[in-house]
Amino acid sequence: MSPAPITLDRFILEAQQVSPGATGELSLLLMRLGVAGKRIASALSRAGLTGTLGAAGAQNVQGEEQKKLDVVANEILVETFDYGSLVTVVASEEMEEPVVYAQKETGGGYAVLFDPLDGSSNIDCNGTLGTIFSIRRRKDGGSADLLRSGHEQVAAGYVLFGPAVLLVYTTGSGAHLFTLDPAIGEFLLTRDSLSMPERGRGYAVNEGRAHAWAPEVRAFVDYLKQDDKASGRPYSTRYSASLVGDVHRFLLEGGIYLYPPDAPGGKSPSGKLRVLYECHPLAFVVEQAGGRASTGTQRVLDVVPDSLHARIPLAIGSREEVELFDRFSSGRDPKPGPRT
Ligand code: FBP
Repeated sequence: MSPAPITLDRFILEAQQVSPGATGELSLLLMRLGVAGKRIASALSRAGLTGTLGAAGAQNVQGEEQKKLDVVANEILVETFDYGSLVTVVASEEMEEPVVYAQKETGGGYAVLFDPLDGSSNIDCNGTLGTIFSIRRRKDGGSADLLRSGHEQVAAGYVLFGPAVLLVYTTGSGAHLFTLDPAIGEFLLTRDSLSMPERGRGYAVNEGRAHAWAPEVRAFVDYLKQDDKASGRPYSTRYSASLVGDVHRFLLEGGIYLYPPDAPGGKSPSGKLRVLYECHPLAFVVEQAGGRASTGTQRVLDVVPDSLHARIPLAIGSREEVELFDRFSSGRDPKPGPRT
């Protein structure tokens, strides 16, 4: 008899049993995220049949065209926490202001932030998509609860919608991978305590924006593309227009995802990606797997944003590549020491 599959709920409960002082609230939250992931997966897989592809006819706070599925995924997540007094406030890429639930007075020890559908440009062409989430302990219950460093996350992760639906999360004791078994509708553990390779062979960046980059960034990307077998170059480009999809690849294979800032005077001096519901949660997961996440000058988890939708440059992936990017970014000689 093969061993019983380890469901997400079982894995969470067993982790709770060995966590001193655990109340079970965080466990419930993580289980709900599993359910929300399944509901979003179902909506995505039937979107072409239910008329939910295409634009919603409005712009979000980022000034981006909102897709119908952005709205559907956002609603599913807002509903997911709107009962049981676990969560006080939620914030989303798709909402200008946080939603403070009516249950504020009765407790609700947590705040949850999410990017309901990452990789929006992939929505209508059946490309890879993801949902990114970050969980923090509540403080005063207001938006100030949210503007804190990435170290204050108690849990984070993502659901990846690709050929398979995957869920990866961390609570600070390693990063764990679950695969949705459509036959039973359960996320089953497929890899626990993921360990990211120290270095990789792939890089992901929108080179169509190279004209806007600072010379150091261009030099770094050019360096990866140089033909030098001894140092494992050239790297292969692996950009899917889905941050979650690319980061997940590098979590397994090694490599680096980059969304750099534009050079001073450029349209996006802080890059594109949002601190609280894209960069912080993925940095937590990647660091738990032995990788790194940097702005080029600062560890992403150290960043304290000054607004809910603040953006930062992001270099995330294997330790060697991210440290190399930091060296290029600070103009230091990128080639100290041997590279195997
Ligand atoms: P969304 O959350 O709005 O999708 O933005 C994030 C993202 O789509 C990433 O998933 C992706 O890597 C990047 O933006 C693509 O940006 P660009 O189109 O500039 O390459």
